[in-house]
Amino acid sequence: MSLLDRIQSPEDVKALAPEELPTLAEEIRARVIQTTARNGGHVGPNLGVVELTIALHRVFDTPKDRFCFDVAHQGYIHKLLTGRNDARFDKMRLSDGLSGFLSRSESEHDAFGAGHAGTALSAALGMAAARDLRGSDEHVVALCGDAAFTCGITMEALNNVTAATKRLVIILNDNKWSIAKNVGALSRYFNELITNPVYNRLNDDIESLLEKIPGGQSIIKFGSKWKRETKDFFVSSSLFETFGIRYIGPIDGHDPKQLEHYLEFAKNAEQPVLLHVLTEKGRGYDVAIKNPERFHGASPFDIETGKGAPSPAGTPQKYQDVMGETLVKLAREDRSVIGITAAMPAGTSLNLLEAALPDQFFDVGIAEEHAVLFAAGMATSGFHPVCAIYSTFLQRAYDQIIHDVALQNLPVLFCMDRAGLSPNDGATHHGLFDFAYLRCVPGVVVMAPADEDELADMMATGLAHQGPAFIRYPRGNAEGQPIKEQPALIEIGKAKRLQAGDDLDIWAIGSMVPDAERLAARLSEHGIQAGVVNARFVKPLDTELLAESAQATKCIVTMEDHVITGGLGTAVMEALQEANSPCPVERIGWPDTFVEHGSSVARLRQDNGLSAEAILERVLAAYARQASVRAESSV
Ligand SMILES: Cc1ncc(C[n+]2csc(CCOP(=O)(O)OP(=O)(O)O)c2C)c(N)n1
Repeated sequence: MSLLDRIQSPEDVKALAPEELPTLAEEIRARVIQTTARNGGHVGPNLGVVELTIALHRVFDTPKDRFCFDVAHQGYIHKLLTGRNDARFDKMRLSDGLSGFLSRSESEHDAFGAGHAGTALSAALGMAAARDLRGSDEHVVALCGDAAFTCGITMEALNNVTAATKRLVIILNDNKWSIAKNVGALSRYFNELITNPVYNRLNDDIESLLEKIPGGQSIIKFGSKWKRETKDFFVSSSLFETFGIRYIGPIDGHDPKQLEHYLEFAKNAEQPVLLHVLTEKGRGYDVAIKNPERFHGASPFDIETGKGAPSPAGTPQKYQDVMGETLVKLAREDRSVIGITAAMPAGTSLNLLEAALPDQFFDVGIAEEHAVLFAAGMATSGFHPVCAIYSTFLQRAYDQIIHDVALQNLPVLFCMDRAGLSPNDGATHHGLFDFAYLRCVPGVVVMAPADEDELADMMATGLAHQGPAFIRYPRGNAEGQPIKEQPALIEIGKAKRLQAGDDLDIWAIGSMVPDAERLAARLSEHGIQAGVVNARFVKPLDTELLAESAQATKCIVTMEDHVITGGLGTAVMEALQEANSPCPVERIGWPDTFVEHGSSVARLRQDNGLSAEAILERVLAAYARQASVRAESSV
């Protein structure tokens, strides 16, 4: 039996002899690589924190002690060491398997769920303050990546640490990478701490504490030697000390002994401590080390070569690439067009703009609020910024959307990628709320393309519009529709009738338009003549065509890849109600729950009553209900 298979809980990790730890680390790495190669997942971040996570579980006691992992995409090892090394791990990120992130509902060892960046320090601080108020004695550890410090909230929490608690362990897991190379002044500062420190002497209080802990003497000796040799051991860091936090580092994040010693020190300190731990993204797997960006979060791959399965010939382009290429084209024609990403140049395909027109490209770090405000500022100065941000991450910039962009009617175009499901990632990453959170903002234009050609048209339309405009489009491949040489402008607020039908009209938007056409074909087999309208805009909604539609047919069906509350269906119902139309509406969309992760969009649709078959049944039932009401009223 392998060492890993013997581990049922953190107690078993503590029971291992130090000399067994390298073997455990090796077994964990093999397990992570095999699982991610099969299912896809966060390869590099997890391989980088193997020794660190083992050390954390040897020094602290979860679930009593509480770990907050930033983003929680690097929590696979924590899962393996806390009783989850079983068939659910084999199916991680798939239906019936573990989540790829940490979640309070999955394990008592997961103190805090996450998926969005920058939340760990604030949440940990809240836990530490609660502990102090309660008078209990558990330890709280925040594990933050170097890029987490590009997030505003991490800095807000840092500013609040000493006001909120006297005891907190912060780990700065510094691997120099966000998804892409980390950016900004802080990242340079961390580098400075490592490579060019104005080093301080080993502080007396650290020395005296180290003397008390097992093995502490050897660290003191080792520290002095290292200090002599590298001029680099304990750094008096003006930044962290300004925040009242003891900085210790740099620490070799792959040396179990060093890690345990400093974690032990931090655990016993009577002051918030930040351990600056250096790790290597992809450690132990050359393919990932050589390509940290691709192996941050990878689709299934061949372990030997690292290559993914090739797309079959004729696979349409990804929506994100259509966006990136169109932006390059539009930005070449108009040099006032600027692309802005919040740490996702490859994920949004804005790297195409970065390569083609670097002066018109900005990566601001994991800082969505700042990205939107930065765009607003540029828009006041004659530029036309395009914020390319995933739908789910744009949630963080909601106040900037309302207070800074919309209220001042600034011409910022938002390209919201991953609208709809990110099936393997799950609830933290699905983009299911954007219609609802945008539709209530006065004066904005909100649209979704039915195919890639319409995406290009909508980008040109959004850029020509002198106010805020939002386009949402899904993850993955587009429809295979040829893209016109020159994008056409769409009249704002105009829907497009795709086919006529006397019995009911299906109003669909975005990725649901092709589904609506297929549904209409199935309905005709049942003798129901359904029209199809590509709504294109949820705001402004085409109320003129809607009124005609309600007049001419007996029922309206709405279809959207969005939560059922607040989206297209709601907009249609509100408009019909305002027009005193009695036309009934059947709304098809995601249910009012948080949709879990799953193997595929198809599987999640099936699990949530949105398979083509289930939709057909619902529409047939709605139509039959409507027919019987009409029959009754005519009696
Ligand atoms: C609000 C938000 N924006 C963007 C992302 C996408 N994202 C996931 S991980 C990551 C980089 C994290 O880097 P770091 O904190 O250094 O951790 P590492 O992966 O290097 O361990 C980004 C940008 C996110 N999860 N949340």
